Amino acid sequence: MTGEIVLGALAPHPPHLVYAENPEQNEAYAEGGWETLRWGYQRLARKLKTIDYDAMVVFTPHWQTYIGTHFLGLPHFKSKSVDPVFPNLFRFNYDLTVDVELAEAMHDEASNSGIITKMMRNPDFRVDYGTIVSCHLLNPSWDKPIVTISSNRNTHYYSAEVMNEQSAALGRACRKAIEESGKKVVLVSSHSLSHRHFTTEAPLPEDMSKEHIYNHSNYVWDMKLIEMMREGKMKQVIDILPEYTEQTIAETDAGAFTWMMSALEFPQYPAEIYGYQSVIGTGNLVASWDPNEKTRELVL
Ligand code: 2X7
Ligand code: FE2
Repeated sequence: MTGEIVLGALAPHPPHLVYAENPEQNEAYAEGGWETLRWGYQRLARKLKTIDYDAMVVFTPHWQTYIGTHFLGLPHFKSKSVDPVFPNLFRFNYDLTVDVELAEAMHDEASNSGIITKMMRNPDFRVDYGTIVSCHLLNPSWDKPIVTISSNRNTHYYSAEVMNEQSAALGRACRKAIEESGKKVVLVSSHSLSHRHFTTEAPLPEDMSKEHIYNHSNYVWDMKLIEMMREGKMKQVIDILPEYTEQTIAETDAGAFTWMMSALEFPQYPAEIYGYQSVIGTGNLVASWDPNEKTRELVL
């Protein structure tokens, strides 16, 4: 049977969102906050429960590799993840399983297409908080295996244009590997949109009277992108992504979004929009692309 991508999700990973949910795995305690995003995530998580899938593949900006693209390559990782910038909010005890077979298939296909790749086989490797936040909010029961793909820092070593090309090639390779695997897979692009953030924190981080977008220009850019997503213009979005990334210091610099859109063959159908909100000034959107016309919804 041919494998397939059953959903693509844009899943931002500010640790604030997990902090605000107070799951038992996190050590910090919050009085809520960022409900627009968290309620959107909860709705998308409910949709995911209705979809039959074997694994979640997450591309994250916070596992940064400078020589090639790396894939998690052991069946089990367990440790504590502490956000280096927000240790007051995020000290999360994780215990997760990896679909190593799928990771190897994507690794091999990418490698065969000329991309430099490596499997991560270090049992003491600490999984990044981007993976953990996005996966926790999409699937709080952690009952599906995941694969994490690292961000090879092409934007910073070369340019946003080079990153766009490289991550599109990686997306094509991953799609081919998924089809040949016979598995049903959810892709996760883990990042914010505009990404300037305040350098000081409110005394109470979840004080929503202090939360707003960093500047109006970033807001206008984010809204333009979302409008194009609603219109199903994903090829056009990816074409302007280098300019967008530069203008808003967007976290699309990591390549995740281009990877996912390329793997989905640049959808011409509308995105499902679940919520947009700022977190410490950054712009964050929860959205998904459902290739199945019968289950695709107009959410917001
Ligand atoms: O990693 C992040 C992020 N992308 C956005 C906001 C705040 C913290 O961490
Ligand atoms: Fe981030």
